[in-house]
Amino acid sequence: MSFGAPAGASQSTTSSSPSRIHVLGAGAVGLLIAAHLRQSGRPITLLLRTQAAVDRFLHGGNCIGVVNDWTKAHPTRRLFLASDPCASLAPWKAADVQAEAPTADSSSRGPMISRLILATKAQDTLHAYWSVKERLCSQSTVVLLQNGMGVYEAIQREFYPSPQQHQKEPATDIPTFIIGTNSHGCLRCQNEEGEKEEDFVTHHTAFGSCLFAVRPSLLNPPPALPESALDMLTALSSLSLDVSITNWSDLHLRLLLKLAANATINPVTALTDCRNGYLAPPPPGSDSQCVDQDYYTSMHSYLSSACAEISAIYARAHPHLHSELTARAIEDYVTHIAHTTARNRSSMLQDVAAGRQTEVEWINGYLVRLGQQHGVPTPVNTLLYTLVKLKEASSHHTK
Ligand code: KPL
Repeated sequence: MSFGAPAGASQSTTSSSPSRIHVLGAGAVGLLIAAHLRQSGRPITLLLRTQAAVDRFLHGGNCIGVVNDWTKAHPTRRLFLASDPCASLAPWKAADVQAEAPTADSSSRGPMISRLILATKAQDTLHAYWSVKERLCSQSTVVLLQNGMGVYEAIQREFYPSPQQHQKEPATDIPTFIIGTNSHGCLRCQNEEGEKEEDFVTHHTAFGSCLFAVRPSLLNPPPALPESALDMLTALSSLSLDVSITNWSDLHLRLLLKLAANATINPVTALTDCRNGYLAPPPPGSDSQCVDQDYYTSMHSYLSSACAEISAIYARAHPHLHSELTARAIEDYVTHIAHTTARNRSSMLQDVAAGRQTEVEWINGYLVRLGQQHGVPTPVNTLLYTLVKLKEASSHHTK
């Protein structure tokens, strides 16, 4: 299939110049990936929300940057990609986006996109996808990089409903999807207390890793992987962000564990305004600072009931993974993440503090829906979901 005459989306990996990658979502993670892609020599196009953002980018000298704050051994280093002729822009106007299915005018849809990284927040991803859907085809590859789960399924339901659902021909323009998970800490503001944001600059605060896998196609028979997917995997592997490529079943297990960490750590930190280390108290009797016994007992009881509930949901939804997703295994994983990210302010805490909508719908909300589907009661996740929703509403109320 041909891409038409794309101005910004070259297709060939055999030519000497690497193919352009579009990045939609210029938040902390999107900018981190975009800057590292540029550093590895890739031309990128940032898709921004508004013309005002495009103007700010142009006035700032077409410049994106990463400030490396993740190691004391390397004092803050700036990796700036100033005046980069390849970091061109295509505006993404959120104001034009409707919740309904796309009705884009094909004459004004813009050049086709062969490689896209969608790094928006989970709650913004359907709108964002809608804004580019008409520029994607079966030869395109889309990388989804969100917290939580269910975004891929929501895109399929919304934009590529199965023929049985709508009694029509199966869609033939479905791109290949690569799903990713990221554990690098990054922030858009100068420090963790939320000082002024610099435009198009991200602060890399904790060095983690990234894992990606191709999501098996739901089409029958599954199509061969397009060249854009293989090239995207090559581009991702070359980033200096400790990237691994794995198979879908391995990634799926890691996503379920990460979901458990997000479902337990994020709501509690957002509700208590504490860093992640709050969920990993030192064991009683340890020689580190004195720990209040009530806090220790409450945290232990919270973690064990939340992890037992998540394990019960997984046992019904994914029985083949049960031996790896026992309550004990989940609790050990969550505690490990709380320890290793002890100094982090979770993404949900940052969202709540900034008065933004959180990803709770795709984290605890997802678990509640999964529990309902499989007849598993979810009192803990339902309560966490409700409290975070109330917290979101209260921060809107007080603004
Ligand atoms: O992914 C995270 C988040 O904040 O969203 C954790 C793992 C909790 C690290 O902060």
